[in-house]
Amino acid sequence: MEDKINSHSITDGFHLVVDALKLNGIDTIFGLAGIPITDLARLAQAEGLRYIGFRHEQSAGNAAAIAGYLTRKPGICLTVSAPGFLNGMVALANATTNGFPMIQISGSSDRAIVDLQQGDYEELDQMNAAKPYAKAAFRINKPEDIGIGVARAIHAAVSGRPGGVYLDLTAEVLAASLDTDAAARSLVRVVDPAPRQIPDPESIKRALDLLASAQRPLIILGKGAAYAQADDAIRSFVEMTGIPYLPMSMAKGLLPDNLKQSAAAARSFVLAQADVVMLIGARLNWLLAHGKGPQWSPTTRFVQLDISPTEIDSNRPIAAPVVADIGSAMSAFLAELKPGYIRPKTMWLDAIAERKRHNTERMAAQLNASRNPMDFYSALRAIRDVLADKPHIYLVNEGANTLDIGRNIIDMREPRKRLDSGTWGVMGIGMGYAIGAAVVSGQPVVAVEGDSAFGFSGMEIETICRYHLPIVVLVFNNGGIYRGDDVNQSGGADPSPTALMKNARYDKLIEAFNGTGYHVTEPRSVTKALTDALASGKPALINCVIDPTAGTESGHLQNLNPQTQVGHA
Ligand code: ADP
Ligand code: TZD
Ligand code: MG
Repeated sequence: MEDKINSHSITDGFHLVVDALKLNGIDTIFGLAGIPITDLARLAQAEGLRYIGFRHEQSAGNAAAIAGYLTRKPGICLTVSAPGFLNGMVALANATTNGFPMIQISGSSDRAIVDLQQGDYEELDQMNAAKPYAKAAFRINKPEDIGIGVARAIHAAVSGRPGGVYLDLTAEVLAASLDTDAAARSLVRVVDPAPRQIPDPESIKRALDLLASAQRPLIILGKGAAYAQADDAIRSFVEMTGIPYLPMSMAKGLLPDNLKQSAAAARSFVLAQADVVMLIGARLNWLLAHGKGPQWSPTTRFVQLDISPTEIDSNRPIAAPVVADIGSAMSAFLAELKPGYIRPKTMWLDAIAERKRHNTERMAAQLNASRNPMDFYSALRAIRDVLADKPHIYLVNEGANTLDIGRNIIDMREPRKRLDSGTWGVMGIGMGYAIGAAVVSGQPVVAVEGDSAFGFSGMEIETICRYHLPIVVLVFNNGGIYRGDDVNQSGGADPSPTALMKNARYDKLIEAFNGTGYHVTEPRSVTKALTDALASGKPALINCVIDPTAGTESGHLQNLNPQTQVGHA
């Protein structure tokens, strides 16, 4: 009896971490088990959290990051010390760069040994290594600080511009025991972790006046707008003002791509011609040519709506900054806006419609050409048509040509359904994002992957099969990074630096894990394979054979690809 009472009055760090996460509404962990966090993963599962175990920490981290983007709660990635920690760091840095809320929790080795560099198992000063790549990095050195440490991590991840937070848990803290009552008292339920940031009314008026003065206004929606989940208010504002809009890649579907007001099919034209541009949750970074150069008019004036005050004037002067959260700012705009106050000139709207018609006709010619072997256009058209009446399906997209052409061809109808390489143009997010989206939404996911892109996270198809996730992967197999026809300029037998295996059968990989593989060489088979795979609701991989001579080096980023002007010897 005495013993029993004692064992009930003592808890430990493992339990406290799980309790702290649960208390704050965390229900899923994406991780990879090992010393010293194996028991943490096991306990979390026992206590009712969903644990998804990966084959590489980078994919676990990517899954956590996209879960954060989709749910506005920090996605949790759990990793072991030094190498596991570092494997996860690419995803943590990517989450910070993209503004996705995520917490990487990593076990760490003995502090005394690490700090004297005496050579511990998996020794690394993880917290300090994480700092430059994370929005914040914390270490918990006492078990009674677990509650407050988790609370700090949650606030840091989701407040303001969201980002990746590193939370270091020493093996000692995990294993430490403490009194149950003291433990319970140490827990913290976070109140209002992402507080609204109300705009200054002056800034709203200034922005509306500037938009009203415009002849050729344009709205650019970024993934910050998608993240904000202020979909109705954004749509009302766009419709009330009649201003044409351009979605950045992951903002596609925030308003349906097929709306008449979308200027996506006239992108270059509107960027160059607009006199006032309103950025809503979009940075003027490389994805918008920094607002400079031949793509833009040097006299364009800007409204910028962003939660981060230091984003203002980052590349071009912002005439009307609105620093606020997008939900609050859009409500303020709608409250202040008088009907008819903002009205884009008919000439502007007509010119855009004309340009859209012209570009759409040009694109149709490419889409309708039947090529053998398939090119990117014909394969993507088949995918587009299958997905047309399934707007609830998530689309993950990475690669170069596969990404750049895919973005233009596959329309999105619902918010936050397109998940892609994002701000870094990173390869390797594919399977992690697909798994994260499938797990938190319960919806099917289609991942359209370049063959190089797929390779970065391809082993996770085992994870997909192990958890029976409704994910269909299409590998655009052109036998190379960018193209499959590059040659070794030395004339030697090795393949060129951009070459991948010719005639590889990626479909056979998934068969090793009892998933369904398809091998297709023409658009009609793409249609059939994708339709059947989606109807089955089971994991599938479709190996799409693409003409190795189709596509271009660097996809649409040829201007960023320096090339030698001097031939080889
Ligand atoms: P894209 O790549 O789609 O252009 P970016 O990631 O460059 O989008 O920009 C997103 C911007 O949105 C960031 O500057 C970020 O600070 C901002 N942001 C994120 N969430 C919110 C929010 N809730 N309210 C206001 N701004 C936000
Ligand atoms: N490594 C990482 C992590 N990110 C990157 N973006 C790259 C390397 C460089 N890179 C690109 O920018 S696209 C790409 C690489 C390797 C792959 C393109 O080949 P693909 O797509 O097969 O995925 P396409 O359809 O053949 O163009
Ligand atoms: Mg390729």
